[in-house]
Amino acid sequence: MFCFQCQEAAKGTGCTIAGVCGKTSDVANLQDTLLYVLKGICWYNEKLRAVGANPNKVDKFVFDGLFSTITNANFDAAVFTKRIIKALQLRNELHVLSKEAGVVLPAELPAFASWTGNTTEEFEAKAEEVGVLSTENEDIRSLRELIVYGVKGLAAYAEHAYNLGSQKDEIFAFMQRALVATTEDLSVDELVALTLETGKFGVDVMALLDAANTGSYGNPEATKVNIGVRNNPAILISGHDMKDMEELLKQTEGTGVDVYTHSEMLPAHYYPAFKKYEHLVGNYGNAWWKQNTEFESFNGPILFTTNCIVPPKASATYTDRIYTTGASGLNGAIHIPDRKDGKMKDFSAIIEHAKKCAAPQEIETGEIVGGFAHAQVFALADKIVDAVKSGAIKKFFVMAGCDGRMKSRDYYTEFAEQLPQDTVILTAGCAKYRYNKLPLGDIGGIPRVIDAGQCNDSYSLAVIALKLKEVFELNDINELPISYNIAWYEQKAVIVLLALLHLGVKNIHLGPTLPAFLSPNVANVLVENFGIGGITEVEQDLELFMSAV
Ligand code: FSO
Ligand code: SF4
Repeated sequence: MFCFQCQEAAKGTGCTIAGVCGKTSDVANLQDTLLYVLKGICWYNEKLRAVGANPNKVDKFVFDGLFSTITNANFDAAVFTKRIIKALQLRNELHVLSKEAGVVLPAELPAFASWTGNTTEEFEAKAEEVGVLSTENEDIRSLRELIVYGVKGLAAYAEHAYNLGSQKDEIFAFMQRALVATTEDLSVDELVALTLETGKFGVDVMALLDAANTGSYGNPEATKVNIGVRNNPAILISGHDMKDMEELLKQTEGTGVDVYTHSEMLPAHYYPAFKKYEHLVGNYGNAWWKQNTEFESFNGPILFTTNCIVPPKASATYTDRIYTTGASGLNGAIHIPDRKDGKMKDFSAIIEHAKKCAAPQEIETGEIVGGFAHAQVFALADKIVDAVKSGAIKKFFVMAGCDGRMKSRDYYTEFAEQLPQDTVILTAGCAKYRYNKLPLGDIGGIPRVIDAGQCNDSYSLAVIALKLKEVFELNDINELPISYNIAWYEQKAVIVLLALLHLGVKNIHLGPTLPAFLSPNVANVLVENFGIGGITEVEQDLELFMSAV
């Protein structure tokens, strides 16, 4: 195996024996082979799309497959074997369809459009040839992977929007075109251009998901979320999928089973449509990586709707309480199948399981505040603008992104603690857990941590920045008193970063370490064109940020 797609890549270069995330080498290899076959599917589908003969089911198959290969999404080797078999069947189907549609195919098909295998062993072995390291030039490899990871992030957000009935053919077409392009003989300049175009589609997909979420559940509102517990058996729901959230709340209503959110599902509490559920009790625990202890004390079953799984240790007592759905998977866990024929997913098994469990053990008490997506911030715009004009707010810090288990991430807690009192943090994603329970106070009623929501709600932060630019009549988004100190972990953070670059945001600091997949030359392109930088020590960085415009 070779994988370097996330911030935890071993030794800052790549995981080769097993993933720091817990991914085994067989799963890593199967994921590489799945990606290879998906590229073949996209190759045919692009040609079919050009003549209007592309079957719709391909789009879902591709984004689902990509999503399942995101860090911490799916650890189940059997799922990948099955998916590769299905992918090969689908690719063959597209071959036949292409001929029927009069598509002219080359006499010699590219390998990814013709290679085939039958057994798990063959699928695993193929990865040796087609994995990340098959691209020898390190700059080309770096750009290709940057694009692939951005597209994986796109796939995740496209899937959530799709589940809410929203989709855009242009986004699917781009994802597929971009994957195929990573197999072509493109120059560094062409790949850089494609990387930036990926960012454009990042903005589009986050806007699509924002419209789908707010259209379905209303605009997030400033909300106090309970972090204590009550005395009923309960289900803990994690991940990002709001459709799953909705259906779980509907099906648990009146059953005596409570629902709590974990990690990135916290923002569900901010949506008006979910507030009516009295049994949606609160947010339990912290960011994804603390699940090893928090799931023990939760006592009830846990539902993963997307990535952010930490494979339980052999000594864990909660393994048999784990349920997965959608793109997520874990060997030994119970997988709740997709919706069929317009019906809801069937959560009855997890609800019955919960009834037999003890109520959660309290690990914290109190409340956290969030719900400051674009509409809520616009409602407060006058107050915010006055505070900036009067000098009560000197600067905003976008500290969005991810949390993770590395000790070096203590930096973000210390950074938040040491920020001057006249600064405000704008956050989204699970990075917030590093400082959302600190007593940072408020500025004239404006909380010093403004939480817009999930990582995809970074879109809201961009919309807010664009609005401020308009209010202050500036020519450039970079003239605003906003600094960007972003923590990244997995591929959704990659698409968020590319989206910000597309919007013209400069001087983003990325930590706790720069991606292992950036070659020195590609990192240089990002430094020279966008002023991307890493982080150093809190004091030093604070000085740098505060002295910038
Ligand atoms: Fe994971 Fe966090 Fe939301 Fe990231 S919980 S790490 S970019 O914020 O994605 O999924
Ligand atoms: Fe390593 Fe990250 Fe890949 Fe897991 S996802 S194998 S931790 S680089």
